[in-house]
Amino acid sequence: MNYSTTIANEHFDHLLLNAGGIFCETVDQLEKIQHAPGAGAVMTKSATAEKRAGNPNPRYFTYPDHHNTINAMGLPNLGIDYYLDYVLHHQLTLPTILSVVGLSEEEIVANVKKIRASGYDGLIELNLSCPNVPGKPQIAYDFDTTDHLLDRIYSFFTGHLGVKLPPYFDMAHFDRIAKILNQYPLAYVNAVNSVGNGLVIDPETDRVVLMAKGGFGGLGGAQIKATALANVRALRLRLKPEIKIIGTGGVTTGRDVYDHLLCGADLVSVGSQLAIEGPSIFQRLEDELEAIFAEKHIESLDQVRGKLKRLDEAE
Ligand code: RRO
Repeated sequence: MNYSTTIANEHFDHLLLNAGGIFCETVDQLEKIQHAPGAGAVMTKSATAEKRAGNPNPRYFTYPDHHNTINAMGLPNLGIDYYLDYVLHHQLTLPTILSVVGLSEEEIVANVKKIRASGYDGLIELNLSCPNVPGKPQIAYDFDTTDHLLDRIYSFFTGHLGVKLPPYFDMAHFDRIAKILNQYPLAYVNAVNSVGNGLVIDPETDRVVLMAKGGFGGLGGAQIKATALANVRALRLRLKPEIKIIGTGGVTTGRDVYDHLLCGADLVSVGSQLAIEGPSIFQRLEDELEAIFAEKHIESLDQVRGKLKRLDEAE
């Protein structure tokens, strides 16, 4: 299959990449993704202005079923200068997306200004959906703040920007966020971040499994697939076609990648299951996807992307 896909000025030869935060905090990890067969791009850990240690351990928990996770990492990262140095000065073999975040609007804007001043011309992802900074809400659940922030950034920024969104659960919210995003020349949206603030209990001890935040944390893995697909589909139906979509959430098999494509994803990222299996997962997922295409006699991505059928359509 020809997986060739373009977002802004970046060209991708494969569909899969790491989900933000997973396997992308250090140069060593980023390099392993760069060289993983089947990987199409690399996302860096969302960077704050200064490096952060994040929340106390344990802050990441994989369920005994090995397909689901909960995390309260709290944005551990090595700071914007570290990731900027990586994308500017390392020999990159794959398109690399620089993810930025901030604990305040000022910090986010300052980070974007710093990137612009560096001359970096690649894709930037604004993480508007971290659920794990104590005392800080997920920005993109506040529609007016999101609109204001994008307006402010686009008043000076002319580069290639994507936004990482939290999952929405209400049709009116899909309408609202899409209307805001459609006002801006965004390169893409990435849907979805972890499902914020679930709670997992250890049946042996009757205790929560995470130290920070009283055990509350972002859910990932197979359990969030339906929510992720709904968000990709709802956004694809509402966003202007120039805004591409990275589908994220619930990918453990090639069929999950295929479903994201059906809903309209241009690229697909893998979080929890990448943390569980390591970078060899990209080739496994691509092989499983190839097998589905062969079985269904699909010869081009155009036959699948966004082609989800309603029940009143022919099979
Ligand atoms: O570091 C985190 O706690 C974290 C981030 Br920034 C994010 O965007 N999503 C998530 O589940 N955890």
